[in-house]
Amino acid sequence: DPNWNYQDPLNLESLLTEEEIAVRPCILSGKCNVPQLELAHPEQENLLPRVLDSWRTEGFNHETLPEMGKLGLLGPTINGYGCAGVSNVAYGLIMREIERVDSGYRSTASVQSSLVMHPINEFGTDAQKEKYLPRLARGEIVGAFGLTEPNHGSDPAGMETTAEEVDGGYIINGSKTWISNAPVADVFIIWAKCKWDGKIRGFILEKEMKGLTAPAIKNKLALRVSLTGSVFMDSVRVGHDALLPHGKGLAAPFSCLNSARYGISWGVMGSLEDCIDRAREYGLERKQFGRPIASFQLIQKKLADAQTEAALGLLASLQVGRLKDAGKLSSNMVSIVKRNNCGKALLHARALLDIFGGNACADEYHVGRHAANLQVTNTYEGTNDIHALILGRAITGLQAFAN
Ligand code: TGC
Ligand code: FAD
Repeated sequence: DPNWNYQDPLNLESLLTEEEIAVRPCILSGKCNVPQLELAHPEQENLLPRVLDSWRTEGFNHETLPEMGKLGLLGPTINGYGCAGVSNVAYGLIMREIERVDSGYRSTASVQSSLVMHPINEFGTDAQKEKYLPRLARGEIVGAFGLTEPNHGSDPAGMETTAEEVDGGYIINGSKTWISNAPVADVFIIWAKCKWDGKIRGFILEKEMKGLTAPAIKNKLALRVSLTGSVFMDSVRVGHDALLPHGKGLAAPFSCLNSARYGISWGVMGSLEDCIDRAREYGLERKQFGRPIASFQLIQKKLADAQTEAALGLLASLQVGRLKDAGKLSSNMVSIVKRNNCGKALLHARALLDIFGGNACADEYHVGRHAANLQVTNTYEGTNDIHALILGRAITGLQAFAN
């Protein structure tokens, strides 16, 4: 059937522009037609051989971000400051390709792009943009985003971290936990409640500031190629130039989350697509009862279910990306694709893992690693249930988060 490609079953590619199509080969093969994206290495070939070593040792590879920077993959939707200035759909395609390899690499990239470069670009001064964006775009410095606290994950409105205005600047006190990139971060976007008006604002902190520590959270069961840490701030003194002045209230960090959640909706589909490819290949090679196990109906059903959800999820993310590019995005749309795609990727990665039998246990087969990672993607950036409640509120007008 000339119209059928099991790797693109609903012909997503027919809906992409030439520039967007070029993003995919640029990452896979190093050949690119997009002038803004300056290429150095094929991403997949680069990341895949190193993933198992990093996974086993929880080791952060310091070359990864600079390599992504060379490829133009960091802050790619920003115009200027050395960024590629491509569409939100292209950004989604980039996340999909990176997460084909591992959700942890995508996490590192999406924190840098959506959670650190985006707020500086949206809410920062010209001086802050000039100071940080070009170096973040090149991956020379690493960023982290601190919203979650030990006592406040799903309810960031209750945060206890404070900023107090003093002569010459502010004093920040509090702690953040489960912060991606934190142990290796040079800059931290820290969200704090301002004592003078009770509003949440963002501050740019730097790693060498007195009173700031960011120890790693070790022995994670997932996302082991992305470092995660706590951030403790004991009377950290910053100048007035640390405040992101153009964002106030929870809407500011949520605008970063809208962008990151949208990228994750594409990314997890890449992870599921990798699981499908690997399970198909294994099923065709592995024989039991004298036949390839891929010939058994129960195996085929698992592949068909997973492929259907990947194809539908990608089309939904594409539509949300198009609306984002057209300025017609509602954050409720992002909740639909973030929740659906993360939940479906997790469900089907776990089902496909069965195809590997005992080998499901071996990390060389990669699908167990994806399934473990997808548990986290279904949790961070708003859990699956929290997004259900966001949508429930949008549908009924009644909020069910609290009394
Ligand atoms: P609520 O009353 O709903 O809203 C407060 C203010 O925020 C505005 N707002 C939004 N603005 C833009 N985009 C959105 N998505 C927005 N959602 C809300 C809202 O209009 C309001 O503005 P204003 O001006 O009236 O004050 O606030 P709430 O406290 O009732 O919120 C409830 C809830 C549950 C929806 C929210 O808190 C939530 O989304 N919780 C989940 C927390 C979360 O997602 N944390 C993520 C931490 S970062 C992370 O996980 C990074 S992992 C990265 C990686 O490694 O890839
Ligand atoms: P809780 O909020 O305690 O939720 C526990 C359970 O209760 C969940 O099932 C939740 O759905 C449910 N629940 C909570 N409230 C309700 C309700 N009202 N109704 C029904 N059910 C409810 N955060 C950052 O700020 N920056 C980062 O870079 C970052 N990176 C992360 C990396 C990793 C590896 C992980 C694991 C987490 C990361 N996070 C980060 C934190 C993440 O965003 C939070 O874990 C997430 O928002 C959930 O918060 P919590 O863990 O406190 O769970």
